[in-house]
Amino acid sequence: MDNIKRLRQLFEFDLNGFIVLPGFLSSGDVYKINGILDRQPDARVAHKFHFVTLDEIFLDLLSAPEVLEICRTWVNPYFRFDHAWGVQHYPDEPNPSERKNLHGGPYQEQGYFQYHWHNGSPSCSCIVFSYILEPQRKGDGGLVIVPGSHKTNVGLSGQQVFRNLLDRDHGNAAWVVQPELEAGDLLIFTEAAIHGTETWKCPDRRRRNLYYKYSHGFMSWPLADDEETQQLRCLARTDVERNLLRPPYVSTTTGNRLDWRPTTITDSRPQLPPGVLARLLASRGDRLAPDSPAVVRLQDTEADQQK
Ligand SMILES: O=C(O)CCC(=O)C(=O)O
Repeated sequence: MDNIKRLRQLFEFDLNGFIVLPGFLSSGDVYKINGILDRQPDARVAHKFHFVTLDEIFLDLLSAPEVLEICRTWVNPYFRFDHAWGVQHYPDEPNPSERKNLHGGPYQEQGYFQYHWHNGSPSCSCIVFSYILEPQRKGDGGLVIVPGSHKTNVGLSGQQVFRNLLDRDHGNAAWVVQPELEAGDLLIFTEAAIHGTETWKCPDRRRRNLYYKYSHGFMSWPLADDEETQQLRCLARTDVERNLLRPPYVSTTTGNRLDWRPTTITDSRPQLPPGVLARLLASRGDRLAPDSPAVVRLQDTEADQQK
């Protein structure tokens, strides 16, 4: 991918805590996935459903190269696939406002939701990739997010914001945003950003999207090695997929030998940290000033190495 495009994605993600990659899935893929889900007995069950072991196409999404590249840079090179689920809502479902909520925020859920920077890259303890299978247009409801809240310093959880500041009504603040999404878009967000669900209000379209969640290699949201993960491991086709499906760990010590967790992507292409990226861009001319902090940091490092 073009360096400017990568830097732009990173800038926007760091700014807001989420980005949208429009048209990530082809209309053919959206049609195929919806067909698979529609043939399931729980196709009309409201809210959460399991899907990831149903068809090979879900394994393709799990190890989509662009997704893995983002995880390598925005989580770290030892990232793992943590869990997946889908969400759907229907216009005629009973008690449609039942799921209305906000949650998440920095350091919520025993510290599992973190966002900070290390060595010139974001370090997201848990990052979410949401494949949109039905449009979520203005006023529809669905997923809502508070842009920038992954960096809030006040210390309120999403639940506290919802209850105490908003009186359980997302509409009470302009800073709760309902992204407008089309089928095929990929929405990426850090769990450290406050987010949640708004009642599905569209009278003639259902809501449906898939969530894939990736985390640091040593962390796990579900009970590690649950039945679904074990099934997925049997389906894994490549070393990278097997690496993605490793249980959470840092390393094991056997006798005098320390076996470190190898990086998840097994090819040895060197990673390009944003500092280097900024320097490359600067060398192309007027995109970044040569004395921008990222460039200066890189030059300092080189100077230190020469001492
Ligand atoms: O899509 C939704 O309604 C909520 C998603 C969510 O809360 C999550 O992924 O943690």
